[in-house]
Amino acid sequence: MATYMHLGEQVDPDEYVVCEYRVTTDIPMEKAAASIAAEQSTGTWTDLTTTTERIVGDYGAKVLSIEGDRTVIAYPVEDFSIDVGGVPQILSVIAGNLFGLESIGKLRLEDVTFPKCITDMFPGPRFGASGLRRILDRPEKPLVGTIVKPKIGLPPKETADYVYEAGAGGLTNSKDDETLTDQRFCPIEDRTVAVAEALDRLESEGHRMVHAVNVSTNGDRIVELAEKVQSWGAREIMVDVITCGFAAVQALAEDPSIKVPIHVHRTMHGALTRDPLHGISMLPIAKLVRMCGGDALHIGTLGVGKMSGNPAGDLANLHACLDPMGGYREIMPVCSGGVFPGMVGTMVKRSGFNVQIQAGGGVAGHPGGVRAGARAMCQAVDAAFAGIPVAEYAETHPELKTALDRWGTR
Ligand code: RUB
Repeated sequence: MATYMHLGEQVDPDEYVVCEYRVTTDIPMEKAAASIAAEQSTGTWTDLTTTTERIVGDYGAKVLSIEGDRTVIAYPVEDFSIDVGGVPQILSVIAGNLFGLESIGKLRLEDVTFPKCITDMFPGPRFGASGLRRILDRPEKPLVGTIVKPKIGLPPKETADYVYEAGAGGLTNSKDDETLTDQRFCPIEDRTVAVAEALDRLESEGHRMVHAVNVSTNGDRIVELAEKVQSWGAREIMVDVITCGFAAVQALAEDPSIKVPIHVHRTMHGALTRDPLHGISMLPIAKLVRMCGGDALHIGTLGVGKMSGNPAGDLANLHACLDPMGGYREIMPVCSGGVFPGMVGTMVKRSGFNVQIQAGGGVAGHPGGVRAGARAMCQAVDAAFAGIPVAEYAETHPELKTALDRWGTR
């Protein structure tokens, strides 16, 4: 009888989607792994009169290994939709019912590897890290950005003033925050137009900068909204990938009318990623974002910022952005969340220079205001890039000195 257990078997990586899961269960691991493989492919809780050995042999998932609480399960490419399924169908297979199986306990999808025939179905990033660097004329140094703060409340003119000040202080990027879209106090059209004017003014003064306008909305409207913000002058757009869905990122990346980079925020990911024993780790999420065509993605702050995360996990996310995958361009890893100048050195030591570092409170909370806050962030990046200790650099850079006095170093 065909079985789901194939321990020790080597499968052809061109023919299988291979997933690693962490399982916390009271039942024997073999049984747990087999029931995951069955549930997610050709089986269910009982034997079926409708299945055959051929069906299980051809389409059944294979448990390839079990080590401690980890199991590797391979899904035949035939289990995946040829064209129309996209990420929704992929997730239903590799990350669907299994999380709810009463017999299992806790379960976490840790990693996934896709065969070429699947990565070929996805567009990948159009701009990626190199495209962003080209637009900003910043070939080597980390990009330095801000999230306009407060995240809601500023009207369009004040938002644009913030962006202008941030650019005048040297920042390369700014962005809407995840909860700002088209509220009455800051309509998206007025904001986009005002920010575009601020960016034009900066450019006329010799400084190039982009601002990502948040177009997160319902799936049937997102491309249309992105087209509109482009026509209003947006140079970059932002999408909240978990709340909008991977398909929204893909729709934007594939639509020929969208001609600006896509900054991908991951708000709500903590519901999936935070429990080390249950959910979906950020690594598969990062891989899927790259497949779908995001150009920049939040990866965490490598253990120093305000959001939960750790250096090893965030570094794995960074590698998912930068390591070879599917022939895609590299995407820009973004370190964001509780960032301030005194932590930039530690972060960059861990991340390297191909990274975008951004601070909201760490810019707008500077006692000298946004321009001084932007300068302090740029000075911290310059110090890290030159390999100079931040405290030493601050001796000749007063904005950085003020920031270190206020928030210290980490
Ligand atoms: C940044 C902020 C962002 C986080 C999200 O503001 O709140 O939404 O980057 O974090 P501030 P993550 O700089 O004031 O903390 O990207 O890790 O999900």
